Amino acid sequence: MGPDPSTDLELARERVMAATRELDGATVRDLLLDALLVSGVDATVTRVIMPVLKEVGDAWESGRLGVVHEHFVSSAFRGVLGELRLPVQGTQARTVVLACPPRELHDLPLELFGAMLHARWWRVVSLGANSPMTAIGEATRFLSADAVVLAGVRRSAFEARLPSLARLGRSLPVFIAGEGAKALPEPPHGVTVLPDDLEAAAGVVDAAVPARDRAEEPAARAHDDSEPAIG
Ligand code: B12
Repeated sequence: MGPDPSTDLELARERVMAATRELDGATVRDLLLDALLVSGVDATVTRVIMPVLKEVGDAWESGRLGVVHEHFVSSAFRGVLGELRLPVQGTQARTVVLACPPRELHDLPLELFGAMLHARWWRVVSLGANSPMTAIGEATRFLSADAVVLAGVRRSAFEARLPSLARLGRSLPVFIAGEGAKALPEPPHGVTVLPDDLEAAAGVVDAAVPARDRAEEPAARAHDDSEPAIG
C-alpha cells in the first residue's frame, strides 16, 4: 500500500507552518512544489496553503505571530504560484480576469483561486488588489474575457460598485466572492456570489463557461484529465 496522500498533506501543512515561523522560504517552496506535484493544485491549495494562510492571519491578529510572518507568507506563496503559471494556450482555453475592487487589499485567497482555475485550463489574468472598475472593464474587453471574478472582505467594496457590476454583468458572467460579497443583501442581475469553498467555487465558474471547441478538437484533448504543466 502506498503512502496516504491525506496524511502527507497534513504533514506538509505542519511543515510549511513550521518553516513560516522560521522565515525559511526555500523550505516553504520545496514543500509546496512537492505537494503540488504529488497531490495537485486543488488539494495543495485547500489542504495546505489556505489553512496556513488562515493560521498565520489569525495568529498575526492575536499577536502570536508578527507582521513579518504575514508579509513573508504572502510573498512566499505568491512566488510559488508564479512558478505554476505556465501559459495556457489553445483554442479551448478560456480567459478569466481576477481583481479586487477599489480600496480592497485582501487579494491572496483570490490569487489562490486563480491557481485553481489555471489548473482547469483557464488563462488567468490577475489585476490584483485595489483595481479601478474602469480598468477591470477595460481588461475584460481587451482580452475578450469569458468571465471576471472579484473578491473583497468588506461589503462596502461591492456596495459602492453595484451599477458598474451590473453593467459588467450584461457583457460577461461576473462572479464575486469573499465575506464582502456574501454580506450583500442581493447581488445585481448577472452577478453570482461564489461559495467560500475554493474548490466548489472553481467548479461553479468552470461550469458557467464550457470549454470551447472541445468536441471538435479531439487532438487538443490530450491534456484533458491533467492540469497544465508545472514549471
Ligand atoms: C492578512 C490580512 C490583511 C492583509 C491582506 C494581505 C493580502 N494581500 O491578502 C493586509 C495587511 C493588507 C490587510 C489590510 C487590512 N485589513 Co485585513 N486582515 C488580514 C487577516 C489577518 C487575514 C486574512 C486572510 O488572508 N485570511 C486567510 C483566508 C484564507 O481566509 P478568509 O480571508 O477568511 O477567506 C475565506 C473566505 O472569505 C473565502 N474567500 C476569501 N476570498 C475569496 C476569494 C474567492 C474567489 C473565493 C472563492 C473565496 C474567498 O475563502 C476563505 C475560506 O475560508 C484578517 C483577519 C483574519 N484572521 O482572517 C484581517 C481582516 C480581513 N482585515 C480587516 C481589516 C479591517 C483590514 C484593514 C482595513 C485595516 C486593519 N485593521 O488591518 C486593512 C485595509 C484593508 C483594505 N483596504 O482592503 C478585517 C475585515 C473586517 C471587515 N469585514 O470589514 C479583518 C477580518 C480583521 C478584523 N478582525 O478586523 N489585512
